[in-house]
Amino acid sequence: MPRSIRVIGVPMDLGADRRGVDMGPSAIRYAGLADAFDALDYGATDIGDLDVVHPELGDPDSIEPSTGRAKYLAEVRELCVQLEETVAETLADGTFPLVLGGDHSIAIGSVRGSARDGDIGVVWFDAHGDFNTPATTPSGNVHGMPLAALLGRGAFSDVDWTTAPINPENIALVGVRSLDASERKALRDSDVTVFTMSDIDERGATAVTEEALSIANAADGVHVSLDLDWLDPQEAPGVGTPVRGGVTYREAHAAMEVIADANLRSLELVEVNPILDQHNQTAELAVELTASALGKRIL
Ligand code: HAR
Ligand code: MN
Ligand code: MN
Ligand code: MN
Repeated sequence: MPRSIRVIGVPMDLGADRRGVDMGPSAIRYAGLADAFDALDYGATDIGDLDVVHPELGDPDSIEPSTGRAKYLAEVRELCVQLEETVAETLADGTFPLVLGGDHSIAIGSVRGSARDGDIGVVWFDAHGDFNTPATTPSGNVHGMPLAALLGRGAFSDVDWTTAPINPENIALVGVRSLDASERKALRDSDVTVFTMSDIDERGATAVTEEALSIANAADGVHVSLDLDWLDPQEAPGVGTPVRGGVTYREAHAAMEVIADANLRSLELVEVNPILDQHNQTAELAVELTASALGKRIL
């Protein structure tokens, strides 16, 4: 990966039920992101935050999908289109995109931007499957849908702003422990590979991440989408939708150290919620894990 990083803040919370993830980018910066780059000898430019509509000014029913429900869909679309352009431009400039969320709906924009001029795979670290569609969602929240949307599942609107040219055989979900019944069925019927927490229990975080990377190993590299709720809530309490039974601090670092040896094309950190956090520890963890993914070693 290039030695020059571009940090893109996306203070988005329209895809989630609880307010607070919009403060994720600030919390991650405050936790020492810039110092981490310096220590690793990366050059980094922070371009600040993209414009996101405040929920009070948006309309949860701005667009009715042809079937089902997806809240703030017009606002989510506008942001994702903006983010897609920014990520694509960052790569075209020979720099590495690091996207700070925000809720996980933003992955529609970051993955599409990363895939625009390249053949990529995706590793998606998450407690959840994010494989609902407007027709199957129990909540109407778009952060439960981005992976399905990227694969062209679900009718979002007439103009396609969600699908990315990625082979589902190049996608791996890691750390899953909470699926809705509809997601479970859809994932089983898909070519996406799912590594549950049980797989990590049995085989270890290192071996599972190595296999996930071999699945995601496409010609132009891998996009890593890191939802902090992948970790156990004891380590990462500051997330919108915590689920017990996640990876430990050490397992998370072990996985990121495997990522550091991969052909990493783009990285995003999502779902950090400072309102629910304790002393910014989840944001600090996000910075530490980023450093490990970018090659930090003890010795
Ligand atoms: N599956 C539930 C839904 O679709 C919960 C969404 C999960 N939230 C996230 N995504 N943080 O990873 O509403
Ligand atoms: Mn997610
Ligand atoms: Mn999640
Ligand atoms: Mn391919």
